[in-house]
Amino acid sequence: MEFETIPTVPTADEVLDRSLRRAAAKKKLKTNVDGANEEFVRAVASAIHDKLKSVVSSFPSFERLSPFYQEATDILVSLDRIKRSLGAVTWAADRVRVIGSGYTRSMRSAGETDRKRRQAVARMASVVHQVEDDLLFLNEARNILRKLPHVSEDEFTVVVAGFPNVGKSSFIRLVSTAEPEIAAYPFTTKGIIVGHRDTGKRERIQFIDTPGVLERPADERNPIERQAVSAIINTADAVLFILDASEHCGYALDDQVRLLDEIRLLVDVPVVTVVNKADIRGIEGYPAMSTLTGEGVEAMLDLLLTYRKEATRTSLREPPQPENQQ
Ligand SMILES: Nc1nc2c(ncn2[C@@H]2O[C@H](COP(=O)(O)OP(=O)(O)OP(=O)(O)O)[C@@H](O)[C@H]2O)c(=O)[nH]1
Ligand SMILES: [Mg+2]
Repeated sequence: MEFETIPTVPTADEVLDRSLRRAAAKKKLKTNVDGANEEFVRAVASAIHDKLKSVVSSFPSFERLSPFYQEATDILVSLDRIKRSLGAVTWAADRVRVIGSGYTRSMRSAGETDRKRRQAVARMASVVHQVEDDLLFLNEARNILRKLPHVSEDEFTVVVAGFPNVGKSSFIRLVSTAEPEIAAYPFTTKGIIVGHRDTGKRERIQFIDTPGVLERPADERNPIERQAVSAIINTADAVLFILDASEHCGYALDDQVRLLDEIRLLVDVPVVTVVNKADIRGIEGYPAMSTLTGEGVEAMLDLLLTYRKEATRTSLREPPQPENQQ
């Protein structure tokens, strides 16, 4: 995944310390004082410039990322803010280079190289400090984004969705390689979790566990819920919507069904509905399962697999046709 390879973003002081140390080593190579000062300024400027530029280029080009990663970045850290900070750091890199070459030129022609060396370093340090907050922000963003899981765009993908506490993670844990936390309170899952299940020699299903979503206006949803909606819209070939008719999850069945209706309108892939916790209560007319007893789970997997064939057929058709809704 693109974010995993971003190295730690240095602080402003780290950029300066490293660059000054590197330049001091180069200065020692010159015996003449003026030549040494000029070399020092040139080396500091180029070390700072290169370090700042390497920070910028270690971030992926966001326009080229899949819609899911673009939206996840926006929800978790704000795409605008990242772009602004990357722009500020690029500005600082260029500015330092201009200051460096201005001073080295004037040192060659007009002497006073000790004073000019000190002045040049102070001006470059001030530019780097101007982007101090941007560097700190980029490091925070890097730490958040690198935790995003790898979501493959080429695999048949089932996104498991529903209200909090209905048993989404219990299902994912039972049927896939993922081991999400399970607990008897809502919003246990706070981000997207990916697991796989082999279904043949070279075939597997990519399962995505999502945080619970409440039935409320989209602009009132918190970032945790918005990540779930984004995964549903951007990654699903099929959605498995889990209802909890026992209402042990703490939410009314009517509200859960309203969310189901909203999700059906949001996506044009099949939405398969299942009533979990059937060991406590099922509802007439809906497939039932219990992740506790295992009842109905295999049948649900078989049903989901029938949509893989449909997803493959659809992706071969041009232009894409609307899917049947389940
Ligand atoms: N009786 C019964 N309890 C279940 C079943 N499936 C899950 N639970 C319980 O329901 C609670 C919530 O399960 P989770 O799998 O964490 O639910 P979730 O939908 O992932 O919850 P969030 O991540 O908070 O949205 C846990 O206490 C589970 O043990 C089931 O089939 N029967
Ligand atoms: Mg969960």
